[in-house]
Amino acid sequence: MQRKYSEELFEQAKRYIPGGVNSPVRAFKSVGGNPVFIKRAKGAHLFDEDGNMYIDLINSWGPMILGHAYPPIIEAVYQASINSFSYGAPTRMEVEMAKLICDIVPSIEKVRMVNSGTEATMSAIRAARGYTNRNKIIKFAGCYHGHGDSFLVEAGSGALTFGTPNSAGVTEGTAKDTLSLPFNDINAVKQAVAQNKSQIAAIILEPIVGNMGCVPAEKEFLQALRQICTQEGIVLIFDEVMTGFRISLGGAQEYYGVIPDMTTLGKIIGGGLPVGAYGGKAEIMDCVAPVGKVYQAGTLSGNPIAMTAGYTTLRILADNPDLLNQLNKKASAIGEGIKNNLKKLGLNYQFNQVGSMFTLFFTNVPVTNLDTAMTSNTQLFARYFQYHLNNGVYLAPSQFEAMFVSYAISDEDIEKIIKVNYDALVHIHEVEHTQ
Ligand code: KE4
Repeated sequence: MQRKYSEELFEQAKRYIPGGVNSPVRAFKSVGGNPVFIKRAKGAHLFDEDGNMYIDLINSWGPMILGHAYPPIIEAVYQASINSFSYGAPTRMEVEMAKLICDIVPSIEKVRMVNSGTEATMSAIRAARGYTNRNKIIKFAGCYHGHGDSFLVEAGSGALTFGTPNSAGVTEGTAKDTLSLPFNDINAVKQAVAQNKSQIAAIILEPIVGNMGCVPAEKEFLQALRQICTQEGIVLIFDEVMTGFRISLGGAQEYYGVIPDMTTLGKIIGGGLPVGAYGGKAEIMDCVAPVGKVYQAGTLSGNPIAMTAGYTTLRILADNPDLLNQLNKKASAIGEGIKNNLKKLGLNYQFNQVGSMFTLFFTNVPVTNLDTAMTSNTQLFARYFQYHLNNGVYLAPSQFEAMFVSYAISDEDIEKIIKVNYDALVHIHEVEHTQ
């Protein structure tokens, strides 16, 4: 595959944009080589500036669940656009959207729209702190909740000491209020809560992690978290920016049958346009301005065009209950194909899948948290990624990300994905044996 125009654009981009990208993971740093610049997309297919076609297994990191340029969404957005893009005043569409979300997501009695997943999680934490009048939060190593200061924190020196920043520009002052614990480890949570009695405002987690690669929470872990939070007056927040409306219509909370006090949403909720949301119990949400004392605002929050794209997407998912089942069937066909390939080749890499999210970890260790995910061979993954890219399959450019399947994927696409996976596994090991 030649990528002359992508190469040229990347050189130009680096002149004007830090690293040539508007979000770091797009720069292909952990897989090597240069990013391809996408010109257009349709259904399950991306087309880069050089005309190369790829089957898309990222789908904009989740939002494009119905596939790219889905005609009913395009039409709805067009019709909304001719009435102007933004008013900065309340609109009917925002009410429809809020009602639909409250109807769909079990934990949400009231919801506030924002413009990204980061804004959603930042605001949810602030609301939880305002509601409980407590400062500290617990997160889990390997979970990513956007780039808000409180979340760019890694475990302190001891597993139970408060955090240290894992980004320049985050102060010790902020980090000291965040405790980062091992995922799926309820004993660590019990100890931390006991050591910080009545000081923890919230526990936040991805119920099915996408951001260390796909790592589902154990159901007992979630049930125990729910019990501890109820007992201790801690706000339990499910960050469903990835899992919302994908794992099931009501998200991972519906899939597991564990109901948080608050939920953060993004990605699918905007149908590809910039939208995030946070919501939960009315008594918590009524702490948010202009009702309560927790300030949060946004010029383009509830933007009519973004609401139209998101609402149309959610409406289609809600009105076609079998659609997610069909999507999961497509995704399981891919999963079965990959697992068969591993068996045929005598490889015992770890394949984690929940519905239409999955990750192939290049390690023989079952992956249940960040430590086990980190045993993966990232050099092998890089070669695996490049083989896919050169053979028309677009994977997430990091071992520590999840793939997202779209409803638009065809049987031919699935067949090709399974074949390229097989050939890639052969290729990277041949290379490894000859090196
Ligand atoms: P945004 O601010 O990127 O819209 O959302 C932040 C966020 C919050 N919570 C979860 C569970 C998320 O997965 C994300 C964003 N996910 C990444 C994928 N690893 C977005 C890709 C990127 O950073 O470019």
